[in-house]
Amino acid sequence: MSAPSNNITGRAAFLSVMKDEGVTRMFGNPGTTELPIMHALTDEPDIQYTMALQESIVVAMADGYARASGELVACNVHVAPGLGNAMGTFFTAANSGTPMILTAGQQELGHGLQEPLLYGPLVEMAAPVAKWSTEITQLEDLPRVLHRAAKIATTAPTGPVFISLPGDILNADAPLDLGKATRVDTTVRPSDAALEALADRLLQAKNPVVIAGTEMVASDAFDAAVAFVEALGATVYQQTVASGAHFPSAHPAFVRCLGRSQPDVRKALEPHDMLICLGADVLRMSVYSPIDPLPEGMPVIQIGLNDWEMGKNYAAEIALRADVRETLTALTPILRAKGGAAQAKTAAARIAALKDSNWTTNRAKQREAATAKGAGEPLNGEWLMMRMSDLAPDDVIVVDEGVTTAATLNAHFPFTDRHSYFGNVSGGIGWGIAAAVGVQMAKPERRVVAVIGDGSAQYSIQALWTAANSKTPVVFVICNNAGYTIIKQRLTLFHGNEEYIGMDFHNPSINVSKLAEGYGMDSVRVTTGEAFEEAFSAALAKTDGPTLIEAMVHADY
Ligand SMILES: Cc1ncc(C[n+]2csc(CCOP(=O)(O)OP(=O)(O)O)c2C)c(N)n1
Ligand SMILES: [Mg+2]
Repeated sequence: MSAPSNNITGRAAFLSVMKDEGVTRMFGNPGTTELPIMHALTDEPDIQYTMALQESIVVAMADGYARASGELVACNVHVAPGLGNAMGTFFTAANSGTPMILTAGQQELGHGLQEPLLYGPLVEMAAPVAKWSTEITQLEDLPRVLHRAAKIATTAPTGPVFISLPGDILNADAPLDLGKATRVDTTVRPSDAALEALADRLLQAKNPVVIAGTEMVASDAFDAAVAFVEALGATVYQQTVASGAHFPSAHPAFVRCLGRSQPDVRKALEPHDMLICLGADVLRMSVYSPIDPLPEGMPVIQIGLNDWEMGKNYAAEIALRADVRETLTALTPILRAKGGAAQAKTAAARIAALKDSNWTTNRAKQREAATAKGAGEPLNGEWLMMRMSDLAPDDVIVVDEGVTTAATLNAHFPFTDRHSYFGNVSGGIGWGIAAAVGVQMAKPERRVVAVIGDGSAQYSIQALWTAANSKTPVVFVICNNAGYTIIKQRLTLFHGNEEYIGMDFHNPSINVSKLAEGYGMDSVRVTTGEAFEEAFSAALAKTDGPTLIEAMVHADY
């Protein structure tokens, strides 16, 4: 760094470096140790501060914002207890590889020795989850640490970092060189030799299957993947954790999102003789099963930047650490040239053969069944998903933490583009309401519909206040089946037990629309199909703030 010529406080330098790193929004929840940042924000109009009422919500909101905008995001929480609150959603952000800088105020350097109130080992607390966890220990290091953190967070495989900010460092001033941002370009493609070898191998497959995953989003690879799939002639599934929109549902080669039932996944993959993973984790599962989801001997090909996933659980015959879109854009013409007219014909025939089993055909069948079953009273989940997909605008963005009620959501709502759907990545619930607010803030030109289970809603219900306060026009559909249906079903399935201790919300029941009213939001409770349709259409027509619809759903859905 060149010789410093200015005099600046740590807190102002912090915001200035963040701004240089492209941060336009900071989500936070302040205490005394964060006051230097709050003080400095007064003089930094280019960084908008969004207040959230609990630290797990701060991070989930920032996570939604970063995932939908593709921008580096900042969030600031309060020392040890606040950081502790944030860890569940920080874990989710780490699972999704969200580019995020999480900071917490820390007591003055040395003051911790006396163990003041709220003091704790922040760096150690965040370390197991963060891509990098550190503390700034002298003011002169502040720009270097922040720039390094931003570089680490934004370099693929991207992920959240944590920085502890001691108060004396933020409040001191010194002449500082503020440095500059570095962005590492990872839009790399494999060597010509690797592409040739891959094309040769792909052309040997008789019935290849593609699994599209997480990296399809950051790589912006929809078009490239469609062209590749059409040239190869492959069946397409979405990865087992439906965390985002990874392939256009209406494409004739797309079948569905794989689930996390090992026998079901194995059955789906069994007819195929090659598995090609595009930026996907390979068959991430949830509950243990003695059955392996990957059919024996199936060759695996992996393309993506996240080399941690390569050969992690299953050996990959070919693994290319490269950007998905760049790779496919280079690969497809080679595939076409090598395969010639015969391959083009084969590919078209393979895709045409999927016409009775692809997503579009299955959706039509499911619509028939859901229509025949009707809305129900209390409502049935599949009807709800179907009608929402009918009534929502084509460019709707769905945030999904609807658990049992939303089991068929992806069978009804198509993935139209890479930002059309955001799902829970880690399995940690309590992300959805807050994430939806962040997604809507990042995409003000589109409407966000958040489909949330009543149980899940209670982990982040306070995020409704931020939506109301900022007039962020999310339509929240809370699916109230009066309990933890999925957990009840699993108690019965795994343990044969139908005594659901604590899992029914009957005594007292929870009135979510009244909670929303308490947070200053328009809300309505509906029990019939007609009332839902009316409320949902009215919520979509309203653009000056959020609405919450509490849909009373049958206890089994
Ligand atoms: C942070 C966290 N705590 C607990 C769980 C366990 N869990 C998974 S689903 C669930 C209940 C979900 O209830 P709800 O959102 O109402 O869904 P549904 O009733 O439709 O199944 C719980 C408690 C979890 N996954 N994450
Ligand atoms: Mg429920």
